[in-house]
Amino acid sequence: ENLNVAIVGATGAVGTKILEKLIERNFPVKSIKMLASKRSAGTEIVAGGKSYVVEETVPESFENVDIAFFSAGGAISKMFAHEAVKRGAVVIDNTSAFRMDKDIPLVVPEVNAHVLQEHAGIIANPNCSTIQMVAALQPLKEKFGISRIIVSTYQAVSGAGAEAIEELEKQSGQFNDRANIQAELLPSASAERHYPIAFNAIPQIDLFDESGFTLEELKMMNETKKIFGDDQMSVTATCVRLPVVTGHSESVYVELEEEGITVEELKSAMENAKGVIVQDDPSSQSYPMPLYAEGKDEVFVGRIRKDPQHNKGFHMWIVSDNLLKGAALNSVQIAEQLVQS
Ligand code: A2P
Ligand code: 11C
Repeated sequence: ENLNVAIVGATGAVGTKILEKLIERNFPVKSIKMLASKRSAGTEIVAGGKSYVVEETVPESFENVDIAFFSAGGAISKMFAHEAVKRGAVVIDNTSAFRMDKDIPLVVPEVNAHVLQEHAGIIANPNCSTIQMVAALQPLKEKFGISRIIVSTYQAVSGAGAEAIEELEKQSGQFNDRANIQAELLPSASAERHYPIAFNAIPQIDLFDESGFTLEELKMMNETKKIFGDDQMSVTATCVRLPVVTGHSESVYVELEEEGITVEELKSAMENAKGVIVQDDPSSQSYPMPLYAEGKDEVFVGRIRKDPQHNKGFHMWIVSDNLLKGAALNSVQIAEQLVQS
């Protein structure tokens, strides 16, 4: 049976990819409503040979909608998600608005599709940097158990939206005058100070919490435990923004529960996991890089090493397109699961 679908944030970095993935994967749609703010109402978006006219998001937009994808920021989700549910839609929310609510499933289908069996209309899509990490680590969790994760991220500007991509593009021409670049957006629109992203690395994604961690770091720490369903696991993160357009990279240290596992065993567990590609051959300088992960659906893993001082410790490098598996693709996969069940 074909469904009426709405995309809130349809003009944004993630919203446009949701439309592309729905078309590419032949999601059974009857209609697709493209919703954004008043500013872009009337604009046309062309995809799959069809033209879609953007409409302003109002509560009535959700009449007769079966599935509503939200990707317009947490404030918009808080404003409209319940309006959509009230009108009978299932909301797949790509913002942080509801992720940690006890009764809201937080889903990466390869890891915890079973939690979709019970929901009250809203399903949360995790943060992009969380999704690619748990997708890659799931086979290790399942086979060997994981007690600890320490991750450092190297994140692309598209994670901060279309305006952040424009900011990097604008600043990138100022090679000779790079000490005087004016920044307006990053590390966060609501931060007091802004720093250039071109020719730079910013160890702040989103705002700081009183603990000294940033909200992005806390998302990785808390969401990972919720998705894995394991409160005891120790997870700590350092999140850094780089002048990469798309594709988040992560240096991950993981401690297994089981002792004596070899790199080969670890690799073969990951090679057999759906949606994960092991790309790891130092002799031919083969390892994942964001430039080549852009546009790909999979999570790529390389540089897999055993820690020389810790018998249960392993290091690896995990890369994926943050707008696809990290956002749009994972949301559409959640919708596919709902349709199947
Ligand atoms: P608009 O183009 O009208 O501003 P990104 O994640 O790339 O920054 O995109 C944010 C998305 O959220 C855009 O599609 C943007 O639409 C949308 N958006 C912003 N404010 C609102 C709003 N008040 N209601 C609905 N959508 C909004
Ligand atoms: C970034 N991970 O790269 C963030 C964007 O909670 O969905 C995603 C924010 C979120 O800036």
